[in-house]
Amino acid sequence: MPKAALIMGSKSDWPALEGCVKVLRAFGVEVEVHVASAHRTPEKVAEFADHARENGFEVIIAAAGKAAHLAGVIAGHTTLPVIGIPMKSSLMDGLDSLLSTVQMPTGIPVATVAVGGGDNAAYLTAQILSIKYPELADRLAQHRAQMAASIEADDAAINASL
Ligand code: RP5
Repeated sequence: MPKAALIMGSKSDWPALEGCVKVLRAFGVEVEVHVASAHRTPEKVAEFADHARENGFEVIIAAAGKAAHLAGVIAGHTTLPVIGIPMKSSLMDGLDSLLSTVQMPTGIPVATVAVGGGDNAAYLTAQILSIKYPELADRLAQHRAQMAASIEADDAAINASL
């Protein structure tokens, strides 16, 4: 079974991340969820990331806000793909989180989704894992077809109302 981790910097991030876990589970991706902070529990973060590959994880999603170094620190401790979710904050709606997550040095990338983009982090995880798991590729294709059908229905409904 495909396996991912979702690490968040604080329990306060959780309400905005529940959708990420729902999408992962809907696609059949096993996900382990942890609170671990790059600043408050740096040893826990390093320990998790150092052993993530041998523990069967294939993608790590890291969500943090403000001085959002969590995804970057994890990326420095593993060669697994790391997806960063910058969390919305009080400063310019999360621009601080976005820049802290995305501006990584060459050689240590973090695939950064939009501010608060937990659902897209899950879809991107499924897409990465679909390279290895064909059933995920099938589910992603079905999901794309459903989205397209929904847009066509919206198009028809708006035109019918004119
Ligand atoms: C970050 O600081 C967390 O990821 C969270 O988004 C932000 C605020 O954390 P709390 O002060 O609410 O615990 O590390």
